[in-house]
Amino acid sequence: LNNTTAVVEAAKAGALQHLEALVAAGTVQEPEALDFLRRFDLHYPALIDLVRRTYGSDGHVASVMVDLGAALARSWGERSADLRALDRRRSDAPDWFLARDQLGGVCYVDRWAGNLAGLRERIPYLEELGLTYLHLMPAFAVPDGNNDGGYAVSSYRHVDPRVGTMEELAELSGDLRERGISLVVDFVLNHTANDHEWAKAARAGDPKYQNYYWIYPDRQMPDAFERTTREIFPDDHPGSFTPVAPGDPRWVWTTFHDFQWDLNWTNPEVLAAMAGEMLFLANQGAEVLRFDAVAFLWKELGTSCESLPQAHWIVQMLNRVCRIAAPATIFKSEAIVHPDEVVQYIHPDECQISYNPLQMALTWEALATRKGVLLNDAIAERHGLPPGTAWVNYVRSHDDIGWTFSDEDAARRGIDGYHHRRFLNDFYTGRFPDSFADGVAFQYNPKTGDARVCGTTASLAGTTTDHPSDGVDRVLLAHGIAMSTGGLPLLYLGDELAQTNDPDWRLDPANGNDSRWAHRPYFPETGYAQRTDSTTVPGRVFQGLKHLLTVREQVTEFDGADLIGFDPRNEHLVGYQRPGLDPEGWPSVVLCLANVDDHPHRVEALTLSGFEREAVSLLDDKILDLAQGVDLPSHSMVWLRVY
Ligand code: OTU
Repeated sequence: LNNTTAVVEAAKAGALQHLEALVAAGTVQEPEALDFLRRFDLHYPALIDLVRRTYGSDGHVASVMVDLGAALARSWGERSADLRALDRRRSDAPDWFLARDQLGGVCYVDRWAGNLAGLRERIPYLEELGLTYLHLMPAFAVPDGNNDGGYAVSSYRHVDPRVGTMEELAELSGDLRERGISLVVDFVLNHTANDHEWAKAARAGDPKYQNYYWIYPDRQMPDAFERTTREIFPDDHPGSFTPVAPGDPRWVWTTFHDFQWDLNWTNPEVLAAMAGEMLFLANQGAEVLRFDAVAFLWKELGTSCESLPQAHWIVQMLNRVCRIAAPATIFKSEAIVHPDEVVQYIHPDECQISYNPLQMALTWEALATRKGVLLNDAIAERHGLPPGTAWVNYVRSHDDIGWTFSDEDAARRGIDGYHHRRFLNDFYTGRFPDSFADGVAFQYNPKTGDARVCGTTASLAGTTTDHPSDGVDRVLLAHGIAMSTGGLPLLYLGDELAQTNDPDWRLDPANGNDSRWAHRPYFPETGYAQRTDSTTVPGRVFQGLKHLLTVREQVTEFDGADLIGFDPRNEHLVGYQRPGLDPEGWPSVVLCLANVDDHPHRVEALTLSGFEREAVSLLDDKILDLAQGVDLPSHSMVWLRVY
């Protein structure tokens, strides 16, 4: 591999052979094939550089990389004409996800719609909401019983037969695309299920596939690794390893559940095999791939085995693979880690978009403390991203809420991170006096005192307490923030109808000990029927969100993600500015102000004196005189167009 040019040329020769066959068969036109070659020339050398850095340069690595060239051409040849047209559209507008009308939604196929056919019938509702991005929770073939909500994948090429077939998923992606909705699916690349074909072969002792996983003959290496690794699901098993089978002396790396075997990405064959699975998914019409648990990809003795440089290189290699063979495809990073580490995954050459776990967690932190200080700091200082990338701003996901703020940021404000997290866990699980939240604890680890929180947005925000109105306001406020800081807002479907926790989650034999199922309820038929009735909680949340979304689409300044902080000079308020162009093309700013307290507050005229006096309050379409200051009722938000 020391001779990059020779490897690139050999790989290209393999690709060329396939391209010629494709052109001869009339599957693709010559100009398109030439375009493929142009992309190959642009990205394959960069890929080889990364490979060399990651895997070294022995002959085996070189031969894997030569074969990959042909595989890329083959995969691209299997891409439908529709997707190749999308590739061209996206290359003209690569940062489509930064437009102000983008709106994401996420749901479980089975829980939300029964199956893929049911989901297709709900497309009109997705349109009613204005979705442009739909993340279907993993719906692949999985083991029976507990399969971590689909995150234990038995085959990347098969859909769970209980919800449909891969053909149906591909068709659905086309139907969605026709309506301007991009399909998002998970790429669960850190681990497979223990009944994946590769895992079965490894268990049977096949040396090729044993090397696809981290398998050791005894406890020596597992003990050594576990000295420095973190326990992620301590309720499931201690440490990071599990016996390969009951009675088997071998141990296999399982960061998450014992049935989720971590792939050995230090093996270049895993890279090639997983690149193939990834392109297969892209060719089914997945426009965004959610890179699950991306921080855990690389392991090295004596380290935490999280967010190592090689984890980034792997994603960068896969990015190059897509640039060549499925160029419309973009990656979403799921790294729910320290904010300094989260941003390291976000780059046009790595993951173009990423969850924004810090803003999510601090929104809940602000609602609990009734203080906007940490959230305000984070928005002002940690929001900036490279051009061509974006945050996915969410209020909650299918997972627990972890308090991933930086202790240093908190300390600067006189807050002790450890105690603050304990307070937040107590507050959201209802153990704190007068808490408005109805949440459930997740993975409490007595060794470290660490825990996280589960619950739907409505339940956590207080719609089920004595003051449901305040709960409704908090739901809207949290979403109003996610919709206006810049990036793609993501709704957890059901939250728009104020769906509360599933009261029966503990009864499920497979999942009853995983409290995340408290916030993964079935489709809310009643709430859905009430969505236009403003006398109901679901109706008020639905109408309120629709209003926010309708206005958002008209706020031209919300295009892109530029943001400047704003100090409202009141600790109960959050403020930030979105500079841009007003609808007439004049430079302007939209000043967003939110009150997270249970009492009204005011931004004083002096604080606003840098702006012209006249402001347009966009959410209620009123003219304000900033010389009067701005009043904010409890749990309210304003978007002010100022100059
Ligand atoms: C992800 O989350 C998924 O979102 C979970 O639903 C899965 O259970 C898990 O991976 C395994 O596939 O620990 O509590 O970033 O926070 O990757 C959720 C680190 C998780 C982890 C995250 C993981």
